[in-house]
Amino acid sequence: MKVKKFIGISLNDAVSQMKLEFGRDAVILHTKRVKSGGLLGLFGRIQYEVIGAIDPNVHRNSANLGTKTTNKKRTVMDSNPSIERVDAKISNPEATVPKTEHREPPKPMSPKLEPTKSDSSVAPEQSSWPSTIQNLFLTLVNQDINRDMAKDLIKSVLGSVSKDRWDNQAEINHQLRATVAKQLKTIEPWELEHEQKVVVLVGPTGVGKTTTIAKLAANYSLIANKRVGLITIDTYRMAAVEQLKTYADIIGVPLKVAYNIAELKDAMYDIPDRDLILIDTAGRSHLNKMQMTELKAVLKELKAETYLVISASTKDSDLRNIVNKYAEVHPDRLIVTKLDETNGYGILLLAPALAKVPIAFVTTGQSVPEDIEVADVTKMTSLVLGD
Ligand SMILES: Nc1nc2c(ncn2[C@@H]2O[C@H](COP(=O)(O)OP(=O)(O)OP(=O)(O)O)[C@@H](O)[C@H]2O)c(=O)[nH]1
Ligand SMILES: [Mg+2]
Repeated sequence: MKVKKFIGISLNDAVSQMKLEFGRDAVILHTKRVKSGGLLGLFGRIQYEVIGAIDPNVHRNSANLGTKTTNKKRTVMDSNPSIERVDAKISNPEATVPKTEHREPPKPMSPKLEPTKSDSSVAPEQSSWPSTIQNLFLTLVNQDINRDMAKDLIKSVLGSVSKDRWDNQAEINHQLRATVAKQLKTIEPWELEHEQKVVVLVGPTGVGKTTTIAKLAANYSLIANKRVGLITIDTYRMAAVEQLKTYADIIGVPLKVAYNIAELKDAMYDIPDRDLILIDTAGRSHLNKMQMTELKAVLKELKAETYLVISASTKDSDLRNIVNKYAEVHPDRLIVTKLDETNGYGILLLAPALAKVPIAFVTTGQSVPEDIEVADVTKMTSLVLGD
């Protein structure tokens, strides 16, 4: 592995130098804002230092890189204009061959007016609707919005448009967009300015908790220059600790392992002075009922926020079960993962409605750190409506 320090007048400048010399497979190990010249650190020139590394034996799939560069997405950091964005890539330590190799980028969805499967009818009560509204209902259902929710949306739209204008497609569409946007709950991006934030990710097995933690850690540590610490209580599988340890080492953040929930507090004290502490947990199959209760008590004591992670391809009935099961740890926010693996985004509407908490982040692929975005109402409305 070759490691070298690059200095530039901006973070982008330093990263560009790194990419020029090491190529696009280079990873950022560390970034720092430094003052050069001046007296006692005063009046110096601000410069940016990037420590980059390249493993000459690793050649990543170039098709994948090509897809990424042409597919501009809003990242966690885009929401904060004061932070310069860098296109850092950290390979997935789980994968020797990138799993995204044959992955298609998220497709823009086109409304399908033709009904499919069991969705091919409207209920008798809706037969009084003009055909434009009935078609709209079927379009929503075909976008994977469940029938009850689609019905409620339409009713709400019809309630705010006078009956003589129900055939005005433009007005109905406008009102529908406004209604969906209102129902999509999101939050302001994390500021991490004044007080420490402690966030624990819980959720079913394999939804992407650990990968999401790595993405958040890399973005907030390497790009936003926040002091980030990681803790895992997923000690049931050695591989799980190793997975996070690999990410922590590459990103350059400390990782503490708590072998039981009671040790969580000690782990916190072991990494003082952090702006952000991210806690990884095991999937539901390992986190049994007793541990959930214990976890809830400790999290309350630590003033941690609980983020429930769910995959975008979860079926409605499974989603209900998941939300019910995790209700006992009182999730504060949701993270919806694997948006790239589905074509219907009704879950963006249904999940916050069921869990009664907003979506904070969505993830859009396996690549760390870039495949994560701050949940954005406008963008999610477009996904839900299939624009
Ligand atoms: N396509 C896609 N895959 C993802 C995304 N996020 C995570 N993954 C993949 O999902 C798989 C499981 O991810 P993990 O982060 O290990 O999931 P986890 O929730 O920590 O799993 P457990 O610890 O076993 O409960 C890995 O192959 C990830 O690369 C995403 O946004 N899109
Ligand atoms: Mg995990």
